[in-house]
Amino acid sequence: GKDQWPRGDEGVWRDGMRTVDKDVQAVTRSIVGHVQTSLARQAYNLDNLGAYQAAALSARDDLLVNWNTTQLTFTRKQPKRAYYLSLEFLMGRTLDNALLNLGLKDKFTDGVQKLGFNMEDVIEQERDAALGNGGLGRLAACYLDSSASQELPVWGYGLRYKYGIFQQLISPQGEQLEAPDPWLDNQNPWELPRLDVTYDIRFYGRADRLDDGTGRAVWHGGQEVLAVAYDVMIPGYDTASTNNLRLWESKPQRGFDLNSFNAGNYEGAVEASNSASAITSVLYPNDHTTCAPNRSIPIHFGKELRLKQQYFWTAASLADIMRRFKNAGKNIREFPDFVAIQLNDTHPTLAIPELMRILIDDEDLTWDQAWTIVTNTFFYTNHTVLPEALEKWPVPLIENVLPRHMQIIYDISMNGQVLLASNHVSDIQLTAFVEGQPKQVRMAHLACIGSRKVNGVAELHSELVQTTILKDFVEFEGVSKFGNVTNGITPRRWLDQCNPELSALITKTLKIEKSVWLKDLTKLEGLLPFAEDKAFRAQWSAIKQRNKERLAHHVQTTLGLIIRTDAMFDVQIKRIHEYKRQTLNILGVIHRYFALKKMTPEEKKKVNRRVVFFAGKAAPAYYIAKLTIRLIVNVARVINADPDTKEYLQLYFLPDYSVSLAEVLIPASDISQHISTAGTEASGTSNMKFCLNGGLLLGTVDGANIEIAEEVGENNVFFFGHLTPAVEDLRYQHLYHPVPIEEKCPPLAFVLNQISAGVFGGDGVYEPLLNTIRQSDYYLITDDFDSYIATLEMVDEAYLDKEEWIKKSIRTTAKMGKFSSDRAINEYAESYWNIEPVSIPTGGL
Ligand code: 9GP
Repeated sequence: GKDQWPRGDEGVWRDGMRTVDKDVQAVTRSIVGHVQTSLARQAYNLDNLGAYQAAALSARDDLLVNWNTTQLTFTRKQPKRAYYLSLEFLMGRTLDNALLNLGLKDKFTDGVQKLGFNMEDVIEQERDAALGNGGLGRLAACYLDSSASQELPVWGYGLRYKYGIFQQLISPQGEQLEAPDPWLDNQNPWELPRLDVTYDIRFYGRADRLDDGTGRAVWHGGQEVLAVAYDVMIPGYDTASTNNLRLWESKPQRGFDLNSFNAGNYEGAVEASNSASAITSVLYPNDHTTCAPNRSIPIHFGKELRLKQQYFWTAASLADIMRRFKNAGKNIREFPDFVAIQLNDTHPTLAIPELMRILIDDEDLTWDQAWTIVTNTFFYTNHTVLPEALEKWPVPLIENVLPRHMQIIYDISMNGQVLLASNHVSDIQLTAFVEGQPKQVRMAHLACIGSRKVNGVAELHSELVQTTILKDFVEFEGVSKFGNVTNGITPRRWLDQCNPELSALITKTLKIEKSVWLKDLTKLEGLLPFAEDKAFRAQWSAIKQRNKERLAHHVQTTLGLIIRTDAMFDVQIKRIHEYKRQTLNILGVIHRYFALKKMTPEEKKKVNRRVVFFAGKAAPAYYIAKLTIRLIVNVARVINADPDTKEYLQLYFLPDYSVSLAEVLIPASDISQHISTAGTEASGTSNMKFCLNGGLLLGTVDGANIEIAEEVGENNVFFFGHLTPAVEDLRYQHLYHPVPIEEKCPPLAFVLNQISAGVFGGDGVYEPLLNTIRQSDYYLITDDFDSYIATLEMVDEAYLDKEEWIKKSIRTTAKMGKFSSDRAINEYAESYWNIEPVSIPTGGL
């Protein structure tokens, strides 16, 4: 329509439009301008932080031009859009990525240098946006990058936590301590406050069903909280396409409650304002647990606040999606033709009853009409089959906080059962997702029944979803509703940005533009013949060596530790969790330590030198995981100080793992460990990052490890351990036919006894951790230890044959094309969301 064009003279508008195509002079002018005006600082005594802020604002101007054009194009063309609802987006730093995607990295590097700064130092000033716990949040970030890069109309929706994942400190005793992460303190140039985009979100109160036979209800009273939008621009690589990530902040509706204030109840008034702001104040630091196992959780991490976060975010996002849909003037029945909503895990499942509520209570649709729309709109991705990670909400809690939604959930459950009966399914338990005593709602079941399709994140995992937790639904709804989309990673951040030298070598070798292979990662296969080329191998290995030195330099400047770089770098970095088995790794290190101590000097000469790195956070209330960290830190102290061994074995726990730390660690690794008990790691994504950077994989037959091995060939990976089908039996035997460790696995018994005897200090503090292995050993350490040690020895042997090792490394990188998140996001776009790319013109109206 006409209102899509500007007021006044179009030519004058066009003339005023900024464009992105800048030369170095335009870059420096823009940076200087921001120093002068946006920062109000002087040219002299500007520090690195100031330079970063000005450079960021300048890059942001460019992003905004593209972002505006993209949004305008969507509004005009009205394509079907997809919305990615994720409670976590682990973005990391933005400046470097923005410049790469805009194609302005060289010009900015040049310009910044002319202004007297070094680009690397400037980039280092940025704090990570750490609005996530681990793989699930980082996956969401990679998917946004790929969506924009492929010009797909996808928006993300999340929460703007004031505090991201806690900062991890290590105490003198080796314990994890947590400090807040006030990442917004230095102001955030990458977000645009949209103070005009707000919604009122209701909690508590009453839901009264109307007795007019329509099934409608009126929900009223309770508390109303304001949701305010903040937009984060997501630039695509080598395209103007720039998507949006909309994050919600909670605010009290009217500053504070004037009524209470006037009635002299100052405290009450301020309290209401506090509780409204509390909703988006902090990211929940629990990974794979709805609350910590066997522990009472601190009050500020209470369940009710988590439920309020989930509803606040889904309700604001749906209201926003609905408003956009209606502005386009479409009929509500067409909703699924224009909107696809992806539920990232069960966290946004309340969107299902919320959309039902909107359609029935506000839009006057019948139950059946509403249900048809809902079940054609949502898609659900499951990310874990671990029982303790499957969300369940107590019915009384939902009834109190969201009374109308509880009614709807009951109705969905009842309708499911009626359907079942009519399908002659005998076991009507299966949609009883409201169950147990006290009654709980199983969110995975609700997400499944309310979605058009359900997928897992790697082949094995998707099969387990169908044969275990959602088995009944497969029978009931048919297998075609269930699928697999193996996870992926963006090669822009996880190769080009974090490993620029390797990226340059690849471009030179493939003799194609970087932008070609970075957008079609299968092109890496062209490296295969070069595995046979000695000169190429030398370059490949020299880059690995420089990446090790870069890591050593980083550790020296940040922690003051000297690391030797003439050794194999062996890395395990991920959340600390029993199922991921960092314990197996540290027990293996201790085993190696004692083996070294027994060796003669002659024997030692043949030893493969190893530096072992750990990094990762433990949930603050996860006692066993925290003990694991403490053990690693204290073993490191003993080993690194022992003159008998320190030349051959070093061990480091690097504190405060983050996206930025991963970017330094991953390119430096020779081998990385992904050693979860078979069947427990849904996919893993760091396994892909290491392999893409030419690190080899030591792992169990689990998650995406399996598909990586299929691609790169089993002779290029190191597998060990029992397979998934054996796990249940082994656990059964531990419980009913236990064999003492001394008999079952003497080398492991020796290691455990040394820890108990206090060789690594601790005064008995590790007993609860050791007992998890001595007693039920749920994660099968005793079953897999021998094959783990044997495989570590194979790795040593393989590494000593340097040339063969480099060949494996090259072949691994060459075959990682499948694991680009571009491939994954295309599968979602085509087979799930049914959306298509929209090409975006560069610049202008
Ligand atoms: O544990 C999975 C991890 O294996 C996977 O790579 C990641 C992304 O799909 O999701 C993790 N799951 C969760 O964080 C919680 O369900």
